[in-house]
Amino acid sequence: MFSKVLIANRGEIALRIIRACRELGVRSLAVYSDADAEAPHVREADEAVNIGPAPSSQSYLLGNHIIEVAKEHRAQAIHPGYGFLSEREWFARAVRDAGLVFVGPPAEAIAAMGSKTAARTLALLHNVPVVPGTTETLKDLDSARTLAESFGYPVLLKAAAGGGGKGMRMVREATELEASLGAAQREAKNAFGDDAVYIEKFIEGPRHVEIQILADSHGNCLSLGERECSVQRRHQKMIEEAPSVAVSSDLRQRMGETAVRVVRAAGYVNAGTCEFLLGADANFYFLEMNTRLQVEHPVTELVTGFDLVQWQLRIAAGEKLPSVHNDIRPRGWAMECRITAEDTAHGFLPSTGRIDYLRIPSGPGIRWDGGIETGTNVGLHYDPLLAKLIVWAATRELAIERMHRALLELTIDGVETSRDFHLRLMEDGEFRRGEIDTQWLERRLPSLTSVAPPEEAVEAAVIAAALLADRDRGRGPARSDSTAYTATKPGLALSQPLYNESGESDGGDRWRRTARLEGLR
Ligand code: MV4
Repeated sequence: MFSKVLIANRGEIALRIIRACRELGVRSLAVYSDADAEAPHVREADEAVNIGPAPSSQSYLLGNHIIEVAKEHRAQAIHPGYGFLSEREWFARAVRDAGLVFVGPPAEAIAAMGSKTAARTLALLHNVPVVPGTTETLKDLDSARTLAESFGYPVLLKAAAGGGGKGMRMVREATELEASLGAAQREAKNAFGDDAVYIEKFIEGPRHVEIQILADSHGNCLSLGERECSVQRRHQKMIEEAPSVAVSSDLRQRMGETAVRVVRAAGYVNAGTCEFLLGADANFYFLEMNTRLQVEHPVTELVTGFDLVQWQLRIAAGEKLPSVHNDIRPRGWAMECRITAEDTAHGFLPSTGRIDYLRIPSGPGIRWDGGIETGTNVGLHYDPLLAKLIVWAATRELAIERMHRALLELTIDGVETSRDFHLRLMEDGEFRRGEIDTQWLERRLPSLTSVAPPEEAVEAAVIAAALLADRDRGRGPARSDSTAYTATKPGLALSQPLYNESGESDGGDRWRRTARLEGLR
């Protein structure tokens, strides 16, 4: 095992990697921008080095500078986390060329999966099902027309260099094709510097199900089962779970074997994820491979017992995976909510400010992978992900109850967060029945973002306002930083009506109770 690893990332994922290092007896070397001088990952690491100003283009994305820091401080490996440099082929190669170990796949495997048309070609060559469509990029309008007819409308135009939903255009009928093709090519050129576009049959209402794999450098490859990631908004996942209600053990076996075929075909080593569309008819289609550790990796950890980050480090250090192929079955249910600094009531605009109060949920089955603390300034330089709240329970129903309870315990003051939105999701009937697909959240958004409070909630709010006004009579106007109104703050508003004097739950109907509490704000 390595004696020191540089962590080329920030926030919750940097802390996650530091924890894995510590458990393996590996020294951690953090890097940080000026904006992160006081960040938890800097303090928690064994060593930390400032690498530049706040913009990531001048700090976390400076691969060559980060490699120099690793050499200077005698780290033997670099863990990129997710985002930033994690899927840059040139960086994986530069780390290797510097005589260091990249904790991730070989540069060649990143390249093999970087082009979506190349990935489709590779998949087809190895009997991996892909959505009906082309592996060649579209040459002209006439050939696009012929191809679209042959697959049948609606079709989807996708950027060959794309991924994650960028540069995608749906075409409902032949008359739209010309304009859509032009738009898709311009978008692709802008986003990826490459205007190559290909065509796929559009699959209606699919689920997004992905398979986590681990592959070592000795030719062993394990599937750790699926994650259900259908609850997304504009290609940003909001909730992930493992397993998926839509995946039987037979389907899991077949998807796992398919993912392993992709991994072997790409010469892939380390942790990776194969993304699939799962149709309502239980047909599945390989979409793309994510050649990194993913944000939602904890749900797989909780149902399989594998520490994915430790295994990334072990694999990078040349260790072998255990031979346990047939023993990997998901145990219980895990669910993750991405707690972001976004104003869900106003179009999910990023929210900024200082975290001036933070109450982290705890108790049975709760995991908090966070990158914030009281005093953290949330700005606009980086991703709005503040923390991941992850729960485990024996069944999906119990996991949802537990998540709801954990969200009630969570208070973040100072910035708008997705916490309330996640509470509403946990209360949603369709979500609770598992009736979700990739179009579900956008369809449900209006009803989730504008919950009209029930009549008794309005009544309670009026009484609360009157009581507060009476209590504060004669104190003069409240200052904006006043704590006189803390009773309207979520944590306090919650802790009072939820429990009676003996500290027991009031036993009331929890959905109405939440609505009442929400009305108090
Ligand atoms: C599709 C599709 C329907 N049919 N391809 C979006 C992200 C990228 N990885 C692929 N995506 C999709 N590809 C065909 N042929 C629907 C989506 C899609 C989607 C996929 C996964 C998760 C969320 C999604 C939301 C909208 C559309």
